[in-house]
Amino acid sequence: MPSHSPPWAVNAEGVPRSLSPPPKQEREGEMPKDIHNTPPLLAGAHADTETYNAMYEASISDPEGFWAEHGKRIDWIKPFTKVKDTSFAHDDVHVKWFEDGTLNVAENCIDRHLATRGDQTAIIFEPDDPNEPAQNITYQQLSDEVGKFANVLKDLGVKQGDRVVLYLPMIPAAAYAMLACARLGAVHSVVFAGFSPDALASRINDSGAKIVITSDGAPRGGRVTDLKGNVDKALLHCDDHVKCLVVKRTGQQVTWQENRDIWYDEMAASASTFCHAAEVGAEDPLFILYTSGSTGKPKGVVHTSGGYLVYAGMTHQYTFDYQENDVFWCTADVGWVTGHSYIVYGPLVNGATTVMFEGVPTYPDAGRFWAVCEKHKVNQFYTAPTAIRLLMGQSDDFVTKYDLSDLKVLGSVGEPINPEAWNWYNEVVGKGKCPIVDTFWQTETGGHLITALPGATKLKPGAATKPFFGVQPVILDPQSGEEITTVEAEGVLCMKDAWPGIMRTLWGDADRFVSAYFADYKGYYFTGDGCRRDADGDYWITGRVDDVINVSGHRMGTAEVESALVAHEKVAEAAVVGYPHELKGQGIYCYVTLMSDADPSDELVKELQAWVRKEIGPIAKPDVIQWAPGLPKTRSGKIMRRILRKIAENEVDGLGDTSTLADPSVVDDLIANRAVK
Ligand code: 6R9
Repeated sequence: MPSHSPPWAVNAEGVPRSLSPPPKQEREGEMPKDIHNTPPLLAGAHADTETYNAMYEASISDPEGFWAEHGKRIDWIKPFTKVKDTSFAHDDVHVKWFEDGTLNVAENCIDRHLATRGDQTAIIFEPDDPNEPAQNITYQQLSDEVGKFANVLKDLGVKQGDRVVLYLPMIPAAAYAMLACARLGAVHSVVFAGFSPDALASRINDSGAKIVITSDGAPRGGRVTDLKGNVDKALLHCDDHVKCLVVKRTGQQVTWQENRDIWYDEMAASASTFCHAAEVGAEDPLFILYTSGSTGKPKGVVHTSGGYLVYAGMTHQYTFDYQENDVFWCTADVGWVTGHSYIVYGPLVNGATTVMFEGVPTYPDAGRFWAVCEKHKVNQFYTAPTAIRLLMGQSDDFVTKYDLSDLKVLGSVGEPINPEAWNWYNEVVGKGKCPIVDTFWQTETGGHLITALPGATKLKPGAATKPFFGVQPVILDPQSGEEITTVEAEGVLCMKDAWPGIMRTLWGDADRFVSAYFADYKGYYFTGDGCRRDADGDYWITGRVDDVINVSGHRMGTAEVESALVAHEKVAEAAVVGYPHELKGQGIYCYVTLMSDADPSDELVKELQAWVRKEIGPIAKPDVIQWAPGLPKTRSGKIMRRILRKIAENEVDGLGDTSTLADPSVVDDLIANRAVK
């Protein structure tokens, strides 16, 4: 694709572009372990509509053949002979891809690139402080650093299958640590550094990790978080044997517990840069990532090695039309799945150059994203609508003063993008020349499910558009669970069959895996999202239909916020819903019933906001707390959230039937005292 043509003009010069699979490599028979394969696969992701259609069709009509071919985009130690064994049948859910193949994920992301790209930059690290020099880490340096990190972990007793929790800033060590785990066949679980000590402790305990890796401090937006201090607090609630490996970032003072805390630098000083790579099965776990569900505690989503890596690499290449020598920047944090798939695994398995940014979009000012794009000549830029809305509220001068002529593709992820934000992104940032790929996917899906491909898809502001290869979206009637087969449809979004990147289970809770995703609509994977399909067959995601809310692109279970609130001694009961928020997409609206001896006050509002912030993390801080003398309940005691949502949205005329309420008068009180009028 010429770098600056709009997607629908891609074929203007009549040159058919091939969306052919990556070059076929010679992989017949078993390969000796120490021979690393040919250079990675960046050739030919350019798309046009016909080739997308043909390739999509092939992926659905012959998934075995399609994925047998694309499974070869990574290096296998023992090549697979079985491709796909999947079922979404409610009484027999199982997902296996490439199951008899063996590989090492870190070798795929590093070693196989060394012969051809040892001196190429793998990671560009852009620190929080713009005056601190950026670092260009080559593939050779990445290899050395990951080798050392893996040897340190090994010396600390980490073995294949062990879990390792990472609680780190957005620094190269986060990528080193992830890849070091992968090298050893250990399972990492990255916990977002904005989460509280309690949230960290519950993830360490649930995963049964032996070790947590952190840094002294985490600079972000000019402020420093005391990460090590948070780990100290978390470990009070964990097994005594859990060790803490500390990477130096800020050099600040830290408290220290001998026999438990270890400085990474001290061990790394004598560590070899070579570390043997474990041979792992395609279906061995690569990582656990905790995410919010509609009920209960966060779910430990498990991704395995082979299928995930194939899918992360393939979506990274095709969705962003990543070409040789491009510089790719995904602004997510590695604490979220977007950072896993599109900062670390997808780009690195493709031999790409990936930017890792420690800071925030508004520090030192609202031009930071664009300053970094100019500085590092970024070609593909991938961010969230919440950031776009934040920046579009500032002067356009923050954008226009920078040279963004290297940008080719813009991406969006995390929540539906409103047309105003889409248009601003397109016109002011992309100058009308960069296709916007609105990528719909989830922690559970490993990689993109519904997205435009640059050049292949006609774009519509707000539409996620078309399914990626191998993905079969269906829209079901929410009541009957029947598939709506007309082209135009609206209902709940499910998937009919598995793709290689889908999670395999929930850590330690196989029953919940089935009940959370495969029980509501039998025979399908249920995304939890509502969706509309238009007359062109394009998909528009309309938002969650369960009790998950989306705050600034971060998933939050309303149940988590409720349980934090009721843990406060003055709170008797709480119900939490989302409401439309100009910047965050959704804000957190809490109805709180106090204990009879507690008095409502503005101070108590602040106290409860701070309390939830401390219990879960800053992203969970309630936006609104409304005192509720009573909550609307059915006679069987179920809180009627539908009514609470309407009141929070200030749609009090359409409350619907309230006759089943035990005490309809509580609703009048809530309406009279609602926060938004
Ligand atoms: C990757 C990620 C998943 C939920 C998902 C949906 C929302 C994500 C979206 C989108 C509309 C998009 N979502 N991308 N909604 N358009 N392009 O965000 O994972 O944190 O697990 O959130 O985010 O509601 O169900 P995760």
